[in-house]
Amino acid sequence: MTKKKKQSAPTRRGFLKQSALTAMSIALGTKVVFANYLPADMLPIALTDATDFFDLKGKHPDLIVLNDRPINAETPPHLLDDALTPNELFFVRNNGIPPKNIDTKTWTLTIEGESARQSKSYTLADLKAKFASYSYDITLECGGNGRKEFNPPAKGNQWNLGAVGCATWTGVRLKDVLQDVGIKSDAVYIGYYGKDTHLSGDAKKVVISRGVPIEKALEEESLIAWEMNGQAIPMLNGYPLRLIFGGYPASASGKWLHKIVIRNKVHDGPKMTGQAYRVPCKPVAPGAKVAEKDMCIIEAMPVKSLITFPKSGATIKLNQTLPIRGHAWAGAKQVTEMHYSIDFGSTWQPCTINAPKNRFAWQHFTANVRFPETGYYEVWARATDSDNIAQPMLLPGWNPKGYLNNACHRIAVKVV
Ligand SMILES: Nc1nc2c(c(=O)[nH]1)N[C@H]1C(S)=C(S)[C@@H](COP(=O)(O)O)O[C@H]1N2
Ligand SMILES: [Mo]
Repeated sequence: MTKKKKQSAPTRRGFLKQSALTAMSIALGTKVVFANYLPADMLPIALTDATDFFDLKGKHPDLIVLNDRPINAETPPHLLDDALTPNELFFVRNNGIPPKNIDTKTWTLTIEGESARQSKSYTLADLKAKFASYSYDITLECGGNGRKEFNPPAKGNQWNLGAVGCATWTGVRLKDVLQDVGIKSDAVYIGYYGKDTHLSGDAKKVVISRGVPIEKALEEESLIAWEMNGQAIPMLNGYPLRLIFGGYPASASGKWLHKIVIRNKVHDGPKMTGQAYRVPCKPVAPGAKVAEKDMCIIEAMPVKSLITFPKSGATIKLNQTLPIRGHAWAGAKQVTEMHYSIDFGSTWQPCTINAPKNRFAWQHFTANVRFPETGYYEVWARATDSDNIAQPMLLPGWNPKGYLNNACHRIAVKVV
C-alpha cells in the first residue's frame, strides 16, 4: 500500500502533473530527481537554456579532461598500452560542439570546389556500395600534444603526453571518391567541413576547416572512414564519417565530415591561416614574435615515442628485471631504432622495435631493464627515424603556438 502511494502523482500544492514530468524527463534524457520540489512555474534550466551536458559519451572515466566546452580529453600513457587504442581510450580534441540527432540514412558527403569537375553528393550507403573499402592502422596525434612543456608557455590546450592514439580505421580511399568526382589539373589542396557547431552558437560560423595538399589526399592510406577498430566511430571522434590522414597533425583529419572542397590554392578555412598549425619556417629564439610570412604549415609530425608500461612511479626489487614497452611513430617515416636510458641520457641501450603494420601505424617496442643499485631512477625512451633523426632529450625548438613537442618520454622508477 505504502509503495503504491509513493508512485502516484505528487500532491503538493501547485505540482506539475505526472504527464508534464514525464515529458520533461524525456526531453532531458533522464529523470528529474527532485521534481516534487520544483516550483510549478519553473522549468528546468536545461530545457530553457538548451544546456549542452558535458558528456564524455562512450569514453573511459580515466581520460584526463582538459576542457568541457569544447571537450578535450587526453589518455594517460599507461592507458595507451594496447597495441591499438580502444575507442573508449582514444583522446578527444573538439574545437566546437559535436552535431546532435545524426541520421546516418540522410547524412551526405558533398565534393565540390573550384578544382572539382562537378559537385557530387554521396550518402553513406553510396560510399559503401560504390567504392572498395580499406582498413589501415593509423596513428593520430594532435599537433599541440606536449604543449604543456613549452616555455614561454603557448596558449591553447595544455596537453601533456596523451593526445595521441592508433586505431584501425576502415572506409573508402579519399582518392577513389575524388577521382569519381573528377579533379581538375590545377588542384593543389583539399579542405574539409564538418557538422560541428561554433561555440558562439552562430550557425554560420565554421568551427575548423583544414585540409591537406592534393598529393597527400591522393595517398592510398588517406581515408574517408566510418569505422574505428571495427565499430562505428564514437560520437566524439567524428561519427558517422571522418577523414584520416596519417603522419599529419590530427587537425587535418576532419570529423563529422559532410563536405570536401578541391581547391586551386592552399585551403584557407578557419585554422588553416595565420599562425594556426604553423611553426616558424626557420628556428627562432624562445618567446620571439614571428611574422605570418615566416610561419610554415605543419605537414609532418616528428619522431616520437611513449613508454606505456610500467606506469611512471613503478617500484621494483633490485634483483628484478623490469620489462618496459611502448610505441613509437615518425610521421610518414619509419622508426628504425629505439633506445632507453636509465642514467638521464648519458648512455643508451637498444630496445627491440617491431615493424609497423602499415605506413603511419605506430610501432611497438620492448626492453628488459636492469638497475645497478637501489634508489631513484628515470627510464627515458628515445626513437630514431629513417632519416637518422632522434627525439630531443629535453625540448625541441620553441614555437609561438607550442606545436610538435617530441621530447623523450620519462618515467620514474624506484628500486628497493
Ligand atoms: N570537424 C572537426 N574536425 C576536427 C576537429 C574539430 O574540432 N572539428 N578537431 C581536429 C583536431 S585539432 C584534432 S587533434 C583531431 C582530434 O581527433 P579525435 O578527437 O578523434 O582524437 O580532430 C580534428 N578534426
Ligand atoms: Mo589538434
